[in-house]
Amino acid sequence: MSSKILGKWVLITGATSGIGRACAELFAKNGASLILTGRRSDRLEAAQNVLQEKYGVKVKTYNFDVREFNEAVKMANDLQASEIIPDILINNAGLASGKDKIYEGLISDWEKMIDTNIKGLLYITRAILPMMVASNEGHIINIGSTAGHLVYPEGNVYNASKYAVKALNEAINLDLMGTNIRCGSIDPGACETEFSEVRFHGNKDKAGKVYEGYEPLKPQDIADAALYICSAPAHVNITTMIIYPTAQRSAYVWDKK
Ligand code: NDP
Ligand code: 8X3
Repeated sequence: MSSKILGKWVLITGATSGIGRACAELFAKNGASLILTGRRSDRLEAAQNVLQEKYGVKVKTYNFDVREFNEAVKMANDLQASEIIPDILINNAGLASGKDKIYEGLISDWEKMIDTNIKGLLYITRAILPMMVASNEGHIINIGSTAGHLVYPEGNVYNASKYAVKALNEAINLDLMGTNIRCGSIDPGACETEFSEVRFHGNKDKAGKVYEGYEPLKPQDIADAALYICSAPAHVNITTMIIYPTAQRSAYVWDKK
């Protein structure tokens, strides 16, 4: 149990699955109240019921698409009306859609990734950060990727979107100079979630192969890192944490059996 987290409000985007859902579980276990977002309302409702019951914490849910700025503003206004200022924002919602050569890629895939991974993160940050700045307190964690540090074949637009997250993580930090608000990214390598199923448009066989022959990260590993970053003393600002599975040393170097 981390005493630094007890009683805090933690806003997690994309909390219906994978890394976001694991963060929700771990922060609730450590006594945080949660604000969870996602497009799948049934999963949001299930998470709300389970986590409230299991950990006795408050859980608010907002069912919307992060590509809609108005929805982010509506959530921020509703939180303000309820006198809730998020102490921690985990900008997690995101996806890869498709894995094709750039001259064959689908424009609809590109738009999804750019609008979600870059613009969605910006919209949520623009809606929520002013509240933190006004109270001169808060912590933002951006979920980037090792894909934002090294481009790999057919990663093209997903890589570009995560390079943008890296740039925005640095930019947010610079613009928060002089405040007490901290900002850091967690940049994972291969982590077994619904990520690959989404990337391969629902093809479970293709998705399963991504995680064969080695032990990938689990979403709980990333939640552990988020908890560690948020539990650091107020004068410690961890700005980037790159986390690979032990069997993966880069996008190109794998120990697969
Ligand atoms: P999942 O597919 O399991 O989870 C993605 C989450 O994002 C879901 O909760 C989904 O919710 C939400 N989401 C996606 N698009 C939108 C949208 N338009 N509006 C609102 N919510 C959205 O994948 P992960 O947990 O793996 O992915 C989480 C983050 O981690 C992503 O940013 C991803 O790029 C990053 N990442 C993942 C890695 C991996 O190997 N898995 C490695 C490095 C980074 P819903 O569908 O209900 O809206
Ligand atoms: C997810 C990791 O290697 O599939 O961001 O791009 S990778």
